[in-house]
Formats: sequence, structure tokens, C-alpha cells
Amino acid sequence: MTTSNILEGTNEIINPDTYFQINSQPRTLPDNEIKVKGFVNKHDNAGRRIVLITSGGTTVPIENNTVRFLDNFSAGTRGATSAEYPFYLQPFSRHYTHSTNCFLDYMELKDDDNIEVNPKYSKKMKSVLKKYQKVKQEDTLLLLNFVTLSDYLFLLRSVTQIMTCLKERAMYYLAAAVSDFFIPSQKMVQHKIQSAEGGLTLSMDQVPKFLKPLVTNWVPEGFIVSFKLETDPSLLVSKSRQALTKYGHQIVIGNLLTTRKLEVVFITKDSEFNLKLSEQELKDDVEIESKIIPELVKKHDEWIKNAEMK
Ligand code: PAZ
Repeated sequence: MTTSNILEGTNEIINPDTYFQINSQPRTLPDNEIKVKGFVNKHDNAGRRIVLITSGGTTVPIENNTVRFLDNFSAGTRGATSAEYPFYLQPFSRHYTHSTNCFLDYMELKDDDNIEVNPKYSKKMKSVLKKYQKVKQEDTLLLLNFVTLSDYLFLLRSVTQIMTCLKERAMYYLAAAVSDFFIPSQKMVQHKIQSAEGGLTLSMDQVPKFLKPLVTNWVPEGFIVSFKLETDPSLLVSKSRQALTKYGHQIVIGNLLTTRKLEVVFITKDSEFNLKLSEQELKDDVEIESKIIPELVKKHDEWIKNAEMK
């Protein structure tokens, strides 16, 4: 007879408030809140707009003393690239990460004591460096990290609530790939699941839909853009529109896993249109975000103007 480890979930969906009550806040949250308050106050006082970009995947642990976890697909490219248009950029460092190049490939030994940038790369590096230095000088980029679903949700709630004061001047660009399923801490085993006990059967709870309180209560005046990722082309538009109708925010950007860097579909209350790279643009290494962001800036302008007219 074979035995197995069984982790049981339930079909009941808890509400978002309950989620925050039954999970402990991440240790880094108070420090992050201080950083965000400083950043928001400074730019709010200067009358600037602020965009919250969420990017990357969230992990869901299956043991309290976590050895294993489930991950959501996302390389974090969408968020990093978007932060460069029209502003700038892991923005910046994305150009020099292991997925593209090793940073050291850009360097050469000048002599025994000094290194320099390989002249082959200096033109490209110079333009990224200039943008990076401008961002540093003007302090217009604040990077915060999350790993688990819980890190993400606590951070999202805090940051959005701090940004409420910006009203219509805030944009929320929610590109992170957030897990739809999790195992509540009280249902997780404490220690590493033992393979000697046989296979593993997992049943998980559904993560509450946080977009609802975000749109309705946390930042009701903000301009909110969410992403919808699908793998089946026949579902993309219908699922994206369904999300827009359900949460009542401003835009859903739909994308397919295999073509997400080439094409997206914008779904708004009254319209639906595609943004796509042409053959020539592909050859020229144009990035789809260079089309997405100007379109959103235009729509955000209208959002602010409409609010001023009220
Ligand atoms: O991070 P990445 O560039 O590899 O992928 C971006 C993306 C596909 C995760 C993003 O565009 C997206 O669709 N985010 C929402 C995912 C979701 O439906 O939960």
C-alpha cells in the first residue's frame, strides 16, 4: 500500500480583511512604509504624479519552515521595462543581468589596477548611465522587494493607502503575477514534508480578490491598470473584459504568455484595441512597453482632466 502526504484546502474564499488578520505582516513592512511615506510626501509636495508598478511573481510556501514553495510565472521584465518609459528603470540593471549578459562582459582590464568599459558597449552603457544618474539625482525611483504572496499583499495594501493622498495623480500599474491559490499558515505543516511518506496531494485555498478593495476602498480616485495573462487565445479578451466589469477600474491589459513581448490588448469600458510591434520594429529591437506607456500617459491625462472638471 502506498501512503501520501495530504495538505487540505477548502472551497471557501476568505475576504481580504480576514487574510490580513490570519497572516503575519512581513518583518520588512514598517521600514518599507517609512521609505514610501518619505518618497510620496516629497513628490506630492512638488505636485508630481506617482506610478506604482508591481512586477514579478509571488511565491506560495507549502511548509511553515519553508523548503518548498510554488511560484507564479513572471521574469519581471514588464515592470522593469515599463519603468523606463517615459521615466526610466530593476529598471536600469535589467540591461546587465544574467538573463541577457553578465555585467563583467562589459568590462575590460585596463592595467593591473584599473578596469574600464569595453568600448564595444560604451555607447549603449552611456545612454543607460545618463538616465540612471538623472533618476538618482532627482530621486524619482523607489524600489521595494517582495517574494511571497503575503509579502506582496501586505506591501500592496500599505503602499496604496499611503498613495491615496495623490488622488487622481496616482497610477497603479499592476503587472505582478500574483498567485490565485495558497495554503493558509494554520493549515500548513510546520516542518519539511517527508518524501519517505509517499507522494504529495495538495489542495489549496483561493486567494481573496484584492483588486476589489483596492478599487473600491483603498484608492478609489486613482487610475488603475491591471494585467491579465492567459495561455488560451480564445479566452483572452473575454476574461480581460470580465475582470474590468467585475472590479470596475479603468483598464485591463490582456496578454498571452507566448506573445506578451510583441502584442497586448487594451480593454476599457468603451473600447478594445491591440498594440502590436511591426516586423520592422521587431528588427529594430523596439519594446512593446514603448507603445503601452505613452498610451497610458494619455489616458491618465484625461483621467486627471475629467476629475478637475468635476
Ligand atoms: O514579467 P514578465 O515580463 O515575464 O511577464 C509579464 C506578465 C505576463 C506577468 C504581465 O504582463 C501580466 O500579465 N501580469 C498579470 C498576470 C496575471 O494575470 O495574474
